[in-house]
Amino acid sequence: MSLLGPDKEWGEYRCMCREFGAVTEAAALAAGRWVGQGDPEAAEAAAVEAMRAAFAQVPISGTVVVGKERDPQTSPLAVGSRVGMGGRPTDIVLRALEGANIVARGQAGAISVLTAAAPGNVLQVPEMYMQKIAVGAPAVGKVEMEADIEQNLEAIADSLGLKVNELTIVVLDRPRHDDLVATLRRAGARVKLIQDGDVMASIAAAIRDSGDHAHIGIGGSTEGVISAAAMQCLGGEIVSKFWPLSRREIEAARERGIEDIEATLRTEDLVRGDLVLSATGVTSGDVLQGVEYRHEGARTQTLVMCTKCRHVRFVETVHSFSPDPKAVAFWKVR
Ligand code: VTB
Repeated sequence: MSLLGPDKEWGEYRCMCREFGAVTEAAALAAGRWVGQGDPEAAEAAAVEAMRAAFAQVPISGTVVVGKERDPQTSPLAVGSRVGMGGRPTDIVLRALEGANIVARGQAGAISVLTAAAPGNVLQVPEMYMQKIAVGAPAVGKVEMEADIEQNLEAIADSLGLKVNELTIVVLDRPRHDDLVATLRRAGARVKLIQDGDVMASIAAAIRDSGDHAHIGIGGSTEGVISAAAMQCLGGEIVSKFWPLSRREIEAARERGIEDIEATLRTEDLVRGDLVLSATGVTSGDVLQGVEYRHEGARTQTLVMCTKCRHVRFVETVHSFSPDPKAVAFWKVR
């Protein structure tokens, strides 16, 4: 039985996936100003404010359904916040800045990201940890949450025609992953430790030529839902399970209709139906270029994926800060 309840499709509509691209671009441009400034909170606040303002140009009646659980009165874009200029009802999951610490330290792979779906098509997970395994299309249906790591590695390697010691597995660099990393290394897999940003790690795993083959580990539930949306767009799969730290978190899940906290949740359990995912690079990573400043402007790279339009679009945008159109004449092609 699906945890998502009855399927309320958007039905016939003009797709607005391109508008969502401008929303993550605005947030990335704002966060880009804080790269290397050592202030993750300021970077995140700037991204949130810019994203909120950019949403006001999008013809949706959006509701943030998963994310930071704060009072929406004092915390813009927290769960329950309304976004958009009014229009089609839409559920939104976002990370205005995924990787605030990366930005603060001037490191690689921070993004601004959101996903949009028809109301009811996103599982309303509480803010907590989740165990996740994300893989690309060839390995769909072949990894299991309850299987040994070694078995999952064999399955992923087999699906790609590789040996286990030719796999690259991306893992968040956290003490809670010490045993996982030791097991991966013992099995011979190449382990890539990242500071933050498991959404992009999952996206990279699902992109055939990225060089990354899976993301494994415990990260945020919001990132899990957004990764599931990405997997729907890219044909990959996320297998996940809640990792509660307290009875309160288990209760919070129950309040949202999630009775079995031990259940394995696969992509379709987390998101379903047509959806859009937009991610803009803030700092350059393996998949997306970060914000680059040029004379009187900046350049961004955005990944817009849409299951309805069936595209994966890499959008390069030149943002001119000058009213003079000639300003961009000084720009070189990348
Ligand atoms: C991960 C990571 C995110 O949160 O989901 C992580 O991908 C999980 O929380 O970028 P901890 O930092 O507590 O491990 C983020 O770092 C975002 O905050």
